[in-house]
Amino acid sequence: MNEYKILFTGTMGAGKTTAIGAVSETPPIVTDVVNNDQSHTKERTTVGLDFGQFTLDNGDRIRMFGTPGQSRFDFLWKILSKNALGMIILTDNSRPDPLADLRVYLEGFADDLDIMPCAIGIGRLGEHPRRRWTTTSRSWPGTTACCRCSRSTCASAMTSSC
Ligand SMILES: Nc1nc2c(ncn2[C@@H]2O[C@H](COP(=O)(O)OP(=O)(O)OP(=O)(O)O)[C@@H](O)[C@H]2O)c(=O)[nH]1
Ligand SMILES: [Mg+2]
Repeated sequence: MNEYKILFTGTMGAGKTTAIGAVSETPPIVTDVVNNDQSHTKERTTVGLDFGQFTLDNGDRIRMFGTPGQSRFDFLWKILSKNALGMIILTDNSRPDPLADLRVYLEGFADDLDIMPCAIGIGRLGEHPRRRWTTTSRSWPGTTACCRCSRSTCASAMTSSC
């Protein structure tokens, strides 16, 4: 039986504790306390780590660890990512600039991400309220003109090879 460690990280309130608790086959270990951080209205926040686990059909075990979301606990990132097989970064798509939030984690975990795979989960809102502004105002690498309407500012952001 092998054991694999997956790290869940992301902004405060992105859903790390909820996600681990939802898939853990044992009661999750949580370290949430009453939230005194006025930058977020949520009632409780993680101040240590989350832990949950589940077993694959072949008997291998997946151990899930979650980081706290508040930046003052970012010294725990290196500790919690040690020996992880991969990472899941959860973003809160209801926040003003989820891409800037995401960048904090991509840069903060840059050393780990050189050697481990990463999945990015988008939570809370399926579409960002400023999506149209974002797609028409930024130049994405590889994006030329939309193959349907030929406009480079098309909200679909289709490439010429689509
Ligand atoms: N509507 C909605 N609510 C969500 C989603 N993901 C999480 N939540 C809710 O958001 C709240 C915060 O979730 P947590 O799991 O505590 O978030 P966290 O990332 O662990 O937060 P911190 O530990 O404070 O960093 C919970 O009430 C969840 O039910 C989502 O995709 N949609
Ligand atoms: Mg949490």
